[in-house]
Amino acid sequence: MSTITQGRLRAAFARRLSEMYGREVPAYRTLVEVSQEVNLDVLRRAGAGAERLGSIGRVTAERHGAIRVGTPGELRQVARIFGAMGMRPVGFYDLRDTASSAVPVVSTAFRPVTEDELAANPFRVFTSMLTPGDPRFFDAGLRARLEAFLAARRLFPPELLELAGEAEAAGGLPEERAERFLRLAVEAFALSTEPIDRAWYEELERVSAVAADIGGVASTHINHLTPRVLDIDDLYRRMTERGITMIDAIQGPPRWPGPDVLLRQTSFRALAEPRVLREPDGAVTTGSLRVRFGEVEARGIALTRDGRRLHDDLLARADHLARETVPAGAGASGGASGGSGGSPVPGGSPVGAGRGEAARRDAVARDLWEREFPASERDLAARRMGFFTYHAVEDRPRDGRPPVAGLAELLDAGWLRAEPIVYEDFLPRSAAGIFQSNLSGEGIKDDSLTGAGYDLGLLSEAIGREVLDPFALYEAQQERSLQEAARTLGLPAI
Ligand code: OOG
Ligand code: NI
Repeated sequence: MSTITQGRLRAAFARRLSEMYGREVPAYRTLVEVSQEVNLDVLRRAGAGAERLGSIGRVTAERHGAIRVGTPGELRQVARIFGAMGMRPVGFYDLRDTASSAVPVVSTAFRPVTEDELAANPFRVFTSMLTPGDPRFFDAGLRARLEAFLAARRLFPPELLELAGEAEAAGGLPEERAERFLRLAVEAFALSTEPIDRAWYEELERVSAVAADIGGVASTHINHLTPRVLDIDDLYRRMTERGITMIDAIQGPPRWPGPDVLLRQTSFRALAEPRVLREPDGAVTTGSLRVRFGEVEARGIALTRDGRRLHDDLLARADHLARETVPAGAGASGGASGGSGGSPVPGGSPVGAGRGEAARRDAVARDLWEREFPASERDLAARRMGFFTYHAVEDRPRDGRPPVAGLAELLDAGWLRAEPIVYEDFLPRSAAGIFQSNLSGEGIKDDSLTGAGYDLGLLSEAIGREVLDPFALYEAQQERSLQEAARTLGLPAI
């Protein structure tokens, strides 16, 4: 019997999860449909250039998911399930300190890390873990009850974990066991119909809607599933035309004539879904919760630490300038004033506020970018701000001159060709904005207290696996290509 490799398990899991989520959240199907229309249009318009950042096959199947768990133990189990599908923890995100929408979680993303595996299927899952020990959010009494609740639940059946362990050790599973693994894995992320204890859920919700979504129920579920689109501005327009209310802005770098970098994301607001509730008097009723929603993203070139610094700096300056240029009367559109009324907080831009402000901020950002950000792939490469793989050009000049030294010269003289490396990770600032579009209230956080420190090292300990540094992964890939190109060109190094 043939073995189903980890890569095939991953692709099948992503496909089945997508089918399940489409049944659970019909608006997701619309989003996928519109994304595919947009992608085909871009392909028609731009031809092969459309595939510069990934083949159309890859992009069409490409999704990221988001899940949330409660304890290090649960996170270790998740790591094992994703490990079975060749996904490793990459990157550390701390969403507890974001000014506009602090959430009591720390996060990483599980994803494939080698070029081949990414090309085969890049499925990634943004995974957050609750931090009940953070006194800014939870007092000692609530923490104790929350931890007891989490300790008593079981998210994943032992059989699933066993199969996962086997797949990870053996590099895959025989067909029948693969089928069983996939079925159990998808089921584990379905929305449960078990009644939710309303009083307990609401108590947590007062602290944070995300805390309630994680610790207020006895199971976990996929929070959203995000397709990739090649023209996110076009998608935003088309969704709005179909009557779907999107958040106010597209998050991330602005649309501009230069190269696409990192990640741009947008979403529609959390939808009210029927959920079974148990009332304090024991009666079982049907209520509704707004937790899950739809998100879409466009991916660009991965930035080096220098590039990222410039990007973050420009975005911060754009925020600042946009605030300074608010026209009279348009400023106080009360972003984070949700209260506990059940209507979602506008989550468009992390600074809150409405579409007018988002547009103004975008214009300011675009202007800054046009003045200061590398305007072409060549400049990104030459200024060492973007990650590329470099290749010796086949029909390079062979007129007997020794190759000129230096990356920029080799590119300009036609000796080297640069292929962009796609950004495979997330952005903390956009993630905070995405969490915010989930929140039905502001939550509470006591900033007079100090939070429990968390970093990549501590998260690695909690997971029991090394959390990889995304910059190091891109860097290593770039470096390998440079060494190979240098060898081909007969240079000691580039
Ligand atoms: C995760 C939010 C982050 C993204 O795309 O940045 C995220 C969540 O809501 O659980 O998915
Ligand atoms: Ni997301």
